[in-house]
Amino acid sequence: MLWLLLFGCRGCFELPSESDADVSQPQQDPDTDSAEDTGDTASEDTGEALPGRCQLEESEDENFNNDYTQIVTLPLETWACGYVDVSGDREYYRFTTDQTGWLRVDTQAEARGSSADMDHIVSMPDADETVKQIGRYGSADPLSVFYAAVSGEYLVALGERGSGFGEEYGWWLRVSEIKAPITTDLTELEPNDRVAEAKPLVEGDRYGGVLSDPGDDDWYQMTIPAGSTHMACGTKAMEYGSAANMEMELFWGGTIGMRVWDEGVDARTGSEDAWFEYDIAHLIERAEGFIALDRLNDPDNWPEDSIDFGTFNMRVHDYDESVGSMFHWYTFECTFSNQDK
Ligand SMILES: [Ca+2]
Ligand SMILES: [Ca+2]
Ligand SMILES: [Ca+2]
Ligand SMILES: [Ca+2]
Repeated sequence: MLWLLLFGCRGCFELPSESDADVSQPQQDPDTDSAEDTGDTASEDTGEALPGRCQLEESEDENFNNDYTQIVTLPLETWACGYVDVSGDREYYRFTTDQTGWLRVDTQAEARGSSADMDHIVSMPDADETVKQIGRYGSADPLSVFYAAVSGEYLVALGERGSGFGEEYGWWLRVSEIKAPITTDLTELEPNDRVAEAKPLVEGDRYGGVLSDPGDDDWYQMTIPAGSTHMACGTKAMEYGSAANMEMELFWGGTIGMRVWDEGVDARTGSEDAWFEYDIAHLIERAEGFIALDRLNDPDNWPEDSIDFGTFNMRVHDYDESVGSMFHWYTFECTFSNQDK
């Protein structure tokens, strides 16, 4: 009978007020911070009357549609909403794109004052691609932004990560077509899976790449501009709704492939995208130290005399080397300067 009571309470559940949602959302929604993405403008979220914020209310029966047989079609640009009605309640939606392009699958709960800790699984059966998201940059609300390289039908499954349910456990879901969330100067070219296949990258250019298959490695090579004393390299992924948790590894010397640094001096791991900056002389000193140390153990291992410290390679990959899909995209760039740090 519990579900009947909950169902009967639909009328007495009040959606969070506009002001609640509007105060919290812009800070937690990365694409409102980006002038390059107008797919989810503030006016869309603030200018509507309450019903406009939930245009497709969930309709459960006693099965709580806990499988794909009761999947619901969700038109693009439409907010669906509902409740975690029972412990383990899951909700299934499908949406269709008739063209390739960037999509944003936005699940909200925390940002709107709900107690629900949602996850969502987005999949594209025809392309055999799937991803599970349990949050986003700065929030527990799942977000998936990705370039849909395949048009057709996509699926979304929602669930609650705890055991909570009831009128405090509302959720909202919308799929939107958006512009590229971050601009790039170059697009990755595979194959680039080995140091010998590293693709040259020019200082200041932003490369856009995808960790397209489980364990995908993407290699880049850069020449340090003359006179540079300082370098900074960074990736963007999670901040813009990618599923990738990026890691960078620095290798010196053309195609020799000598790793001297894993994540950099100031890598932002976990909830932030990997990034580092370093004094070049110090970095070379460190590399030379590694050579000396390593040669003590295995004198034949590193061809010390041929190391070229004017060029380095970067291996860019996911921290979890078993993942990769169209949902694991990133940008990567390095800049150099001659300013003292
Ligand atoms: Ca359900
Ligand atoms: Ca439900
Ligand atoms: Ca790749
Ligand atoms: Ca690759």
